[in-house]
Order: sequence, then C-alpha cells, then structure tokens
Amino acid sequence: MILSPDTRVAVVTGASSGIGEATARTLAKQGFHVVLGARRIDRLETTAAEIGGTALELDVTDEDSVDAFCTVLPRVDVLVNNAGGAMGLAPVSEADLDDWRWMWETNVLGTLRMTKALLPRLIESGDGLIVTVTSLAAFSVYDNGAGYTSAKHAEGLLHRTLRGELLGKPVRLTEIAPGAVETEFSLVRFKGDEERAKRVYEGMTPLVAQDVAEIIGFVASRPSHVNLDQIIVKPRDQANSERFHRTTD
Ligand code: NJP
Repeated sequence: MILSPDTRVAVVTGASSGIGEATARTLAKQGFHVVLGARRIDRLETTAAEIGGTALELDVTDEDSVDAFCTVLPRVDVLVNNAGGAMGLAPVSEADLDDWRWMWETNVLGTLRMTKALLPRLIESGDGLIVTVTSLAAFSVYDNGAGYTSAKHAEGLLHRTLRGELLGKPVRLTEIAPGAVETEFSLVRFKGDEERAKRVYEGMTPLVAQDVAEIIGFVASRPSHVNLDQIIVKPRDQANSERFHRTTD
C-alpha cells in the first residue's frame, strides 16, 4: 500500500456490511484513505473500489489474521473497532457456550487484538482516534441477552480503561453505543432466519447504518483537542433495550 506521506489512514473493522461499510464510505468522503477489514473479502473489494480504499481480509478472532492485516498498514490515524455482533438469544440456564464464545471472541478479544496491535501507530500519528462501536447492551441487561450484554459491557470497559491509560498521549477515544439499527445484525443473531430478523424492526422506524456512520464522521472531524467520550444513539421509537413504540402493538 503506497500512499503519499500526508494521507491520513482510517481502519474500519467489520466493513463488509452495515455500520462498518457505511462508516468506510463516510470517512473516505472526508478524505481518509480507508482500509476495510472483514472476512467477506469480495464485499470489501466492491466497496473499496467505489471509494478508492483498500480491502484486506481480516478475522479479528484470529491472531495470525490480525498480524497479517496490521503489518501491511503504512500508518494509522483512525481505528474504528466495529466488527462484532450477537449470536443467539437464550436464557442463561440454556446458554449455548459456542454462541458465548463467538460473542466474546469477536466483540471483546477482537477489539483487544486490533487495539493492542495498532496502538503504537495511532500514537505515532500524533493525532490518533479510536472509535469503538459497543451498544446499549454495554450499559444495561435484558432477559435472554446475557451473552451479548456481558460481551458488550466488557468491550466498553476495555475501551473506557484506555481513556485513562492513554492520558497525555495524542489519541482520542470515542464509544458509540447504538440502539436498534437495521443491518445484518439480527440476521446473524438468528443464524440466517430472515423472518425472525425482520420482526425485530416491525412497526417501528429503526436507525440505518448511515445514521451511525455520520456520527462517526462527525467525531473524526472534530479538532484534535475535542474528545467525544460516549455517544448513545437510539431510534425515537426506542426507550431502552426492551421497550419500543410499535404501530403493530
Ligand atoms: O451488523 P452487521 P452491524 N472478523 O452484521 C463483521 C454493533 N451494534 O453493522 O467478517 C472480522 O451488518 C462482519 O463481517 P464478515 C454490533 O455489535 C449493532 O449492525 O464479513 N469481522 C460485518 O462486516 C457490531 O459491533 C446494533 O462477516 C467480523 C460486521 O462485523 C457493530 O454494531 C445494535 C467478524 C457486522 O455487520 C456493527 O454491526 C447495537 C470477524 N471475526 C450494536 N465477525 C444493531 N445493528 O442493531 C463479524 O447496539 N465481523
């Protein structure tokens, strides 16, 4: 990857769909060279070609994949830790250990791996920014959601801890905690069950990926002394993780 020395580089994980893809497009419009990472490389390549970015295969649960991805980056100014999601919806008494492992590996350890690998270069940039996309689930609990809420709480705590540890270093930290956003999130959670995924957004107006991407774009375009610490964003139709206004109710 050969770039002019003054080109700022933004890395977006989970850029093959939803919030990550929309964020890649928004940051490219703001002048960043965007490096898009995810497992579905074909999708990344399509978007990268459209926005003049770079597509690189990345599995945040795999140490070797993270190493290979990070090694080729010439510099890093912005890291968007977005790869993640939920798998399943079950009470603790019926918890599927593999689903929990997936959520912890992807949301928590994935964010840890990427952040740890890229921190030196973010500091070196002289004006680094780490955006971590957590969730309302990082602030509350709901029935049948402990696998996801515990993973998002842990991801949030990892991110928030850095705010103190990096004090005095030129790196800003922003946590974005969205409510319901209509992406592939529910399709993944319900393991490809399209009908069930659709019902999550029925009778309400959810956020769309672009809504969140624009907020990340705003964060990334503030002057370097301004740190937006946490942003919680929900649809108007959502009060909390469990209460929605639905026309179908
Ligand atoms: O979901 P989706 P969102 N290594 O499924 C990638 C949080 N959030 O955009 O690898 C690398 O469209 C996957 O790519 P691929 C949520 O927890 C959402 O809504 O090709 N990448 C895809 O690009 C998550 O942290 C809602 O399958 C991996 C992306 O992650 C973030 O928002 C609410 C990966 C997921 O895109 C973006 O999710 C909320 C891996 N091992 C928080 N595994 C919501 N949508 O309602 C997955 O509170 N990815």
